[in-house]
Amino acid sequence: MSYVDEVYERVVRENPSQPEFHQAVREVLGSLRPVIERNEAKYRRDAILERITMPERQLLFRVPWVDDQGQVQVNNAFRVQFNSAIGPYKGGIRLHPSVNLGIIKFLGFEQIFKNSLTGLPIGGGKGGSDFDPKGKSDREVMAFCQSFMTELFKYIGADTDVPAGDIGTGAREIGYMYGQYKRLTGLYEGVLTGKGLTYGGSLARKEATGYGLLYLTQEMLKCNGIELAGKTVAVSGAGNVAIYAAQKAQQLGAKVVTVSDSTGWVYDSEGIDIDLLREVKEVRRARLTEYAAARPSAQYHEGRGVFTVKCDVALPCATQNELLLEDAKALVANGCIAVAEGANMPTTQEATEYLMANGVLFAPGKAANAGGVATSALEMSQNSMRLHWSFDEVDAKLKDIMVGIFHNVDDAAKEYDMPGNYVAGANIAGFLKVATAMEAQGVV
Ligand code: NDP
Ligand code: 2IT
Repeated sequence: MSYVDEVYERVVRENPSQPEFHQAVREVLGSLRPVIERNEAKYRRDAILERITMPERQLLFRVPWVDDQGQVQVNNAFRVQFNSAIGPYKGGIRLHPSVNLGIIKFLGFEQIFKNSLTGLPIGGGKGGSDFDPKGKSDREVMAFCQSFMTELFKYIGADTDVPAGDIGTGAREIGYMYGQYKRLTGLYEGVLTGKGLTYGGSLARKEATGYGLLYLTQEMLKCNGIELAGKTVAVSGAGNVAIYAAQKAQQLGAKVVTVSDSTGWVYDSEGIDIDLLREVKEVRRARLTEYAAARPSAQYHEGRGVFTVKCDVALPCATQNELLLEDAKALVANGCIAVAEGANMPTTQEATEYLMANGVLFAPGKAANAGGVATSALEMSQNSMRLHWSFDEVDAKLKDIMVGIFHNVDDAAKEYDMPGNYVAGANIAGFLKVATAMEAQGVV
C-alpha cells in the first residue's frame, strides 16, 4: 500500500466518528501523492504524514457558567494545537452548537496549510465550544467567555497560541475573552486577534477575510483572462466573511444578488444593500427576513437553495459542506465560471470534483479565505511593535498577500503538471513549507 493510503487508513482508524476530519485529511493527502512519490522513502522514514495529521496537543475541558435564570449551564470546549513547525499555533474559536472535537480537528488541520500559504510565521490551531451565543444576553455571553478563558489562559500566549474569531465569535466575544485573559495573567499582550480598535485590534481585520477572498478571486479571474467587474455574484452566509466579501465584490464592480443564513436566503434583484445587511446582522443580530421586509427588491426563501440562482461567480461563506453536488450541478447548468471558498471546506469533495471537471475555476478555502488569518498575523506584528498601521497600509499588505498566495498556488499546480488545479496547488505549496520546517527541526 502507498504511504499516503497507509496514513489515511490510520487516521480513519484512530479517529472514529470524525467525518469532517477524515474529509479534510483525504483531500489534502490525495493532493500530496505526487509530492510524496518523489521522496516516499524519506517522508516515510521521518513519519512526516503521521506527524502532520496528528495534533501536537488537544485540550478538552468543560465550561460551567450561570444563565440569567440562575441555572448552571455547562458546555464542552476544545483547543487543538495542531502544528507549530512554522510559528505559534494560530486559528479561531468557533462557538456553535454543532461543534465537536472532529470539527475542531478538521479546522485545525486546514489551518496548518492555510497559515503556511500566507507566508507569515504562524502554525496551525483551532478551538471552540458547543455554546450557542444566539439568543443569549450579553451577560450570559460574558459569563461563558470568562469561564472559557479561565481554563484556556493556561495554554495560550502571544508567542505560544493566539486564538481569534470564527463562527459565533466576533468582536463582543473576543473582547470578553481578552479582558479575562488580562485579568488572570496581568499581561497586556497580543494573545488574541480580532480585538477592538481601542485595545490593540488592527484596522481592516474585520473586513480582511471577505476582502481577501475578493482580491484572490479577482487575481484568479484575471490570470484566466476574465474581468470581475460586471459579473453577477452569489454569496452564501450573512456573517463576518459574507458581509465583507459582498461589500468588496460590489466595490470591484460586481453585483451581489444573494446572502443566506441558517434558516433561509435572500435574492435581491437590485444587488445586496450592504448597509442594511450590516444593520440587520451586526447591530440587531436578527434574521434575514428583516432584511427582506425592509427591501422591496428582495425575496426571502426558506431553507436551502442559494446556489440555484443564475450567477457567474459563487462565494460560499457560511459553513462546511454547504455546497453539495446538486448545487454544483445547478451552478454549472447556470453558466457559473468560478467558485471561491470564503468558508472552510464549504464544498463537498464530490461537488468540488464536479465543478472542476466542468471547467469551473475553483479556489479552495485554505487559499481563498487566508486573508483573515494573514491580517491576524499583521495584528500580532503591530502588537509586538506597539504600533498601529493605517487601514490603507493593512489593506495594501492584505492585497499583496492574496495575490502572492494565488501565484504560489498556481505555480505549485504547474510544477506538478496540474495547471489550473488550485486545490492541488494549495495543498502542495502549503505542505512543502511546513514539511521542510519539520524536517529541519528533527524528531519533535
Ligand atoms: P459568522 O458567525 O459571522 O457567520 C456565519 C454565517 O454562516 C451566518 O450567516 C450563519 O447563519 C451561517 N451559518 C453558520 N452555520 C451554519 C449552518 N450550520 N448552516 C447554515 N448556515 C450556517 O462566521 P464567519 O463569517 O466568521 O465564518 C463563516 C465561515 O468562514 C466559517 O466556515 C469560518 O470557519 C470561515 N472563516 C472565517 C474567518 C474569519 O476571519 N471570521 C476566516 C476564514 C474562514 P446564522 O446566523 O443563521 O447561524
Ligand atoms: O478560519 C480561519 O482562518 C479563521 N477563523 C481566522 C483565524 C485567525 O486566527 O484569524
